[in-house]
Amino acid sequence: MSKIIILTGAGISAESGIETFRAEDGLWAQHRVEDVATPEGFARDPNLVVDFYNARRKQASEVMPNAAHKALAKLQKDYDGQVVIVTQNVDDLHEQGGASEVMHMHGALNSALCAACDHRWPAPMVMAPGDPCPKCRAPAARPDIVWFGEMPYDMELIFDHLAEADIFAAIGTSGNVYPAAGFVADARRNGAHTIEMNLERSAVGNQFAEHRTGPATRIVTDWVE
Ligand code: BJW
Repeated sequence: MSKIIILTGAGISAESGIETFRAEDGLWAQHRVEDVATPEGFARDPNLVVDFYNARRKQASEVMPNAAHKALAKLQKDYDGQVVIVTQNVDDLHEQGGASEVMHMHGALNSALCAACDHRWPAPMVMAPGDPCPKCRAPAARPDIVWFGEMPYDMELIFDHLAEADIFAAIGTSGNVYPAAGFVADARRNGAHTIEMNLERSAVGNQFAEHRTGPATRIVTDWVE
């Protein structure tokens, strides 16, 4: 049976109503990356960063999973144990759509992280920087988000999965951010068939063997059926 590794990005949640990052009117057109998505930005102005993620958490709580999230969840059920979903997204729309196991390599909006002891706990809808950690009591709460310059989560496990992949599919990601943008090269090196599903070719689009072009709700459901 084939092992399928699926990498998703902001484009899969776009039709649910969540803004992408690099669209003309996307998040990075409205906020400076250096201010809201780096540890240095957080050290400079923690309130600005926490407000940014509080607003994102509120937005994520108001939207629903779309047909693409649901189709991937069905694929995971139909091919029990053979489909690994790795997402760069910090929303939980894959889980709400029925996916059972999702690796959130860039963290999660619904989680808080203690900067002192690395303990994680469910984030309140409105966080404040320096909320006390429930485990070590340090006033060191931060969003559980992987910012630029920080190590994404689960990398060892993800590389192990990529080494075993028969099929690697990247859905709705621009291929601008590493290490995720390098997964296609890793999967190809290991002999996997590679598929890109996107509205347009990504920055690493030329490395994929197959392209399916269009909105995720259509092309992902077509692919899964
Ligand atoms: C649709 C659609 C629809 C729209 N249907 N499609 C120089 C060279 C190489 C690397 C580096 C370098 N300098 C620094 C680095 C490393 C750096 C990096 O990559 N920088 C680049 C900018 C160059 N990376 C890091 O720092 C990472 N850590 C790291 O590398 O650690 C060291 C390490 C070493 C060895 C192994 C492993 C690690 C950390 C990266 C953290 C990224 N964080 C962010 C923000 C936090 C999360 C959050 O706030 O939500 O994560 S940045 C932002 O970009 C977010 C996303 O997850 C990530 C990717 O964006 P994504 O998902 O691709 O969205 P968009 O908007 O870019 O694209 C949307 C796509 O959807 C488009 O293609 C549309 O066409 C498509 N689309 N609607 C289908 N309906």
